[in-house]
Amino acid sequence: MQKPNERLIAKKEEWARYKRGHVEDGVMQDHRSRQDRLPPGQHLTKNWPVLDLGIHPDFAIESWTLNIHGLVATSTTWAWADVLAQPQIRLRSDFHCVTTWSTFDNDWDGVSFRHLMDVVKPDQDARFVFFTAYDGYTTNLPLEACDDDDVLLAHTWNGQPLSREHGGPLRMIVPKRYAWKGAKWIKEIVFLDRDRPGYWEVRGYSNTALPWDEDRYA
Ligand SMILES: Nc1nc2c(c(=O)[nH]1)N[C@H]1C(S)=C(S)[C@@H](COP(=O)(O)O)O[C@H]1N2
Ligand SMILES: [Mo]
Repeated sequence: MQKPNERLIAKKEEWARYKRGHVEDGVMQDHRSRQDRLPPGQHLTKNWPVLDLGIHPDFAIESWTLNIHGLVATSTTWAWADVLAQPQIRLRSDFHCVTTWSTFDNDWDGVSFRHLMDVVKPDQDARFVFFTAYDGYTTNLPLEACDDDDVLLAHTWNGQPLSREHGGPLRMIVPKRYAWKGAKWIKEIVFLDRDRPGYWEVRGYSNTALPWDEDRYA
C-alpha cells in the first residue's frame, strides 16, 4: 500500500489556511496582504522607476506657477509660496503603473484636491478636469475621480522633497487610477463641462484607467 505524502499534504493544508486568511505567522500574513493589495497583473517593485516622455523640465522655483481655471467661481494662479500657504496634508497610498509595477506605502505631503476645490469652487456644470504639465504632457479625469479623500497635489514623498525626475516641485497623485493619470510638473488645471482626452488617452490608453479592473487600454 502506498503511503500518503505527508509533506505535500501539510504544504497544501498550509496553503488552504493561508488562502482562508487563518495563518497566524507574521510573514504569511504579510504575504497575503501584499497579494490583496496588488491589482491584477501588477507586481511589487522595491525601487521607484521613472516614467515619462523623457523631458525633465527645469525652472527656478521663483518663476513656477500653477494656474487653475475654467468652470470655476474663482480662478487662481498659485506661486510656490501660495502652495505652501495652503493647508497641508499627509496621505499614504499605493502607486500602480500601467506597465505592471506597483509601489506600496508612499507617504505624500501636499495640498488635497478637495481643498483646491474649496478655493476655486467648481461650477455646477464642471464635470471633468484637464491637467497640463511643464513638459507638455496632458491627462484628464472626471471631476468625481479627483473629488476623493486620497487625491492630492504632492510636493513631498516619504519626507523628502519630490525629486525633479518624479515630478517635483508638484505633481498630482490619484491612487485609484493608473499612474499616468497623475501629471508630474503640474502647470495648469482646467475644469470643463466635457471630457478632453490627454496625451496617452489619445494614444490608446484607457480613459478610465482603473487598476482593479485591469483597465489598461481602450
Ligand atoms: N508631466 C508628466 N507627467 C507624467 C508623465 C509624463 O510623461 N509627464 N508620465 C505619466 C506616467 S505614464 C507614469 S507611469 C507616471 C510615472 O511617475 P514616476 O516617473 O514618478 O514613476 O507619471 C505620469 N505623469
Ligand atoms: Mo505609465
